[in-house]
Amino acid sequence: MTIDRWAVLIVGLLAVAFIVWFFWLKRTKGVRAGETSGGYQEAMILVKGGYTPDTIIVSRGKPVRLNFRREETASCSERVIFEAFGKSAHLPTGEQVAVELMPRQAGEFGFACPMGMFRGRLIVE
Ligand SMILES: [Cu+2]
Repeated sequence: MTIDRWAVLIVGLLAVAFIVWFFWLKRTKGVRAGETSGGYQEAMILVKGGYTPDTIIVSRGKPVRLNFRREETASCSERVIFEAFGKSAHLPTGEQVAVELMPRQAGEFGFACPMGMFRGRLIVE
């Protein structure tokens, strides 16, 4: 192979590696949900090209309220699904939508858009 073919191959492999890392391997440290006077553990999540923050840390046994605010029109992120909790929510653009959950077990529980491109985690301690 000539040098420019090698270059194309290497750039291609780097692009694939980046995509794998970005969609499946990238992990953030997480944000602890704040406690409200109503006894809820509450956090805001911005939906725009992903979930920000994408990792929420809560304590077991106290109700959780996640306030999603979607600031994009891509139809894929219109719905967020919490599979382990059997919950999903419709997220109209520009509106805040609360999802309430009761974390009874410790562990990591994912949430995602219907196609699984946007992913987040709820860590229950
Ligand atoms: Cu999606």
